[in-house]
Amino acid sequence: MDIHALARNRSPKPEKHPKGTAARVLLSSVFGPYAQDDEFGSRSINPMELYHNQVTRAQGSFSLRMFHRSWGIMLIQKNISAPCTVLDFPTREDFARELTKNEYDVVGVSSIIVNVAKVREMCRMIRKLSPQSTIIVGGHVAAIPGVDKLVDADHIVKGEGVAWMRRYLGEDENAPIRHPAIVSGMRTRIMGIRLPERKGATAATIIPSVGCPMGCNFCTTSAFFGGKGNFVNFFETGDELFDVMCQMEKDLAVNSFFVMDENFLLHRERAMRLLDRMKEAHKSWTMSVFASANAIRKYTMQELVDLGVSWLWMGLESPRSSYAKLQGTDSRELTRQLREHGIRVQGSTIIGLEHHTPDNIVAEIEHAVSHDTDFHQFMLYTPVPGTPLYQQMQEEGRLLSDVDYADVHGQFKFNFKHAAISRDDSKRFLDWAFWRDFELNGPSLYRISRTLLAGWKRYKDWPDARVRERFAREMHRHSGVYSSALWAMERQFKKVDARVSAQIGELRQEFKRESGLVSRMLPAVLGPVLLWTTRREEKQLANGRTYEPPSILERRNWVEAGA
Ligand code: B12
Ligand code: SF4
Repeated sequence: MDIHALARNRSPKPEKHPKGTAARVLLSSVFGPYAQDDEFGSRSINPMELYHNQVTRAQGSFSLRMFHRSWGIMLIQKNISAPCTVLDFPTREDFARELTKNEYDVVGVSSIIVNVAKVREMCRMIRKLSPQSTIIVGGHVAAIPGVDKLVDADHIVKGEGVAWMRRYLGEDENAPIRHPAIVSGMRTRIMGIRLPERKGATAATIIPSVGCPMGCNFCTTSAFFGGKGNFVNFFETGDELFDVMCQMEKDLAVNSFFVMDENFLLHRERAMRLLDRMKEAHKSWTMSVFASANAIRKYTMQELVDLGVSWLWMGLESPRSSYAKLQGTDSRELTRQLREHGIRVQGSTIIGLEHHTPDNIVAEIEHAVSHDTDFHQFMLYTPVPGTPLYQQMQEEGRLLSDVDYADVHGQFKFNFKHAAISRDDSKRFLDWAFWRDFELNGPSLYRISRTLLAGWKRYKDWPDARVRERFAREMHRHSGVYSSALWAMERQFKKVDARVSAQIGELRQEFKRESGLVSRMLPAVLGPVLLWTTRREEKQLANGRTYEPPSILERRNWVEAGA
């Protein structure tokens, strides 16, 4: 019997669970391992990593490796009062064990589109191992047209999930949002070394909202939460945000924040109120944010620095694109200024826009690379279900019907017919863009060291103590390690590009002049160690080494459930 028949034979589940908040809930991300090719849609080129997947993937042992938790289900867990388990990055065995060990009334599976085959398998497992459970599927996978025919679920939830789950369990969906304590990254690794995980050393993730009102045609997050003109705010005001950040500062002992909001700076009133509160309370916080160029231009450099913005993810897309967010911006000049003020820039460029041809694409990539951002993401122009671009391509009959969803992630080949570039060439241009950025600009670790030093030199004697302290703190924490890494990079990068290697050497000397005694001495000891671990890592990567996130299980309200 196929799953369509299964779905038809089952009686429809009610819109509200009969047990209400007494229902036991399991929320799971899709199962791993991820960085391998398998029948469930895992792909070796699509690991569960942000930087190595789509930013630093050509940088070999210098690639930044780290994992991020599944924040959507953590947010839902924190905002329902039912007994709830979150299972993150399980193996199939972990998932099966949890389903049989506890009796769950509701099992929620969170997924993005590439992992739809895993959702199908997980639904099959739930029906078999926990037949009493209601199955809810949420996250971006819900945007696939006809997904209810692909997976055997009782409810498929499109858009924001906290309100939906609250409604389903009979709770007040408009109650204030409680923010979970989230450490932004884990198991960070670079140059063959895993960084120690000290409390407070890694930024806290803050989620002020989901969606983005700019509505760029390809943007899946904007489309999923309402499209152009819409988004869902969890924290409306700067005051609310300030309170959440104070809470996280206390719970996680952090003073830096990864702000998971597609366009944080667009909401100027909220950001400026947050700044007022930070100033009043003398908060010398650091913030990593996503923002479009038009939003960044609403602020002076000084305001950004005062806010503590130290890392900024900005869509550069293409110099000839017509996106409203880029109109009137000289993105190279903006990048240069940001970096001079100690703000690390992560650029994002699209390969395969409609106007791209084999004749102009190289120049466009060279233009992107000439921004010399600290990090650069390259992504294929990709019509993703749910977006205006997908609808347009469908209407024009240009979608390729034989592409597996597991390969629709923008890091492999086109999933549509491009007017001038073939599928195979799309991959070649994409791979070349990553390589060119690395070859010309060097490892991102070198570039972020350079931006930190620029900020330090500019702000070390600044009258506002909050700003001064922030740069001093970063310099104090990192200068010894960065100098040592530069020592090793200078040597290792010689074989890639002697010119960049010499630049790395110059920066190392500058660090030496600006650092304290310990940091000046450290490279003599730590440098050779890092060179050795870097070379060992190169060898292991060449032998096919991959990394997987750990499986994590967290329960909430569980004691009250009597388990
Ligand atoms: C962190 C992140 C990751 C992490 C992984 C986190 C994880 N544990 O899965 C990393 C960095 C590893 C990653 C990898 C990838 N990612 Co990613 N990622 C994100 C990012 C930046 C944040 C996600 C997040 O937490 N958002 C905030 C939370 C609150 O929102 P949310 O997850 O959408 O959850 C809400 C709803 O969707 C819903 N919901 C979610 N789950 C559930 C479950 C239930 C039961 C219910 C009822 C509701 C529900 O309720 C939540 C609260 O409102 C998003 C961009 C974004 N702004 O969302 C991209 C994003 C999710 N990633 C995306 C992609 C494409 C990828 C990659 C394929 C990378 C690539 N090549 O582009 C890989 C895939 C890796 C793999 N093998 O699976 C796309 C998904 C596109 C799509 N339509 O499917 C996004 C939207 C980015 C984008 N704009 O393209 N990613
Ligand atoms: S500005 Fe960025 S986040 Fe907003 S719609 Fe455009 S691509 Fe998406």
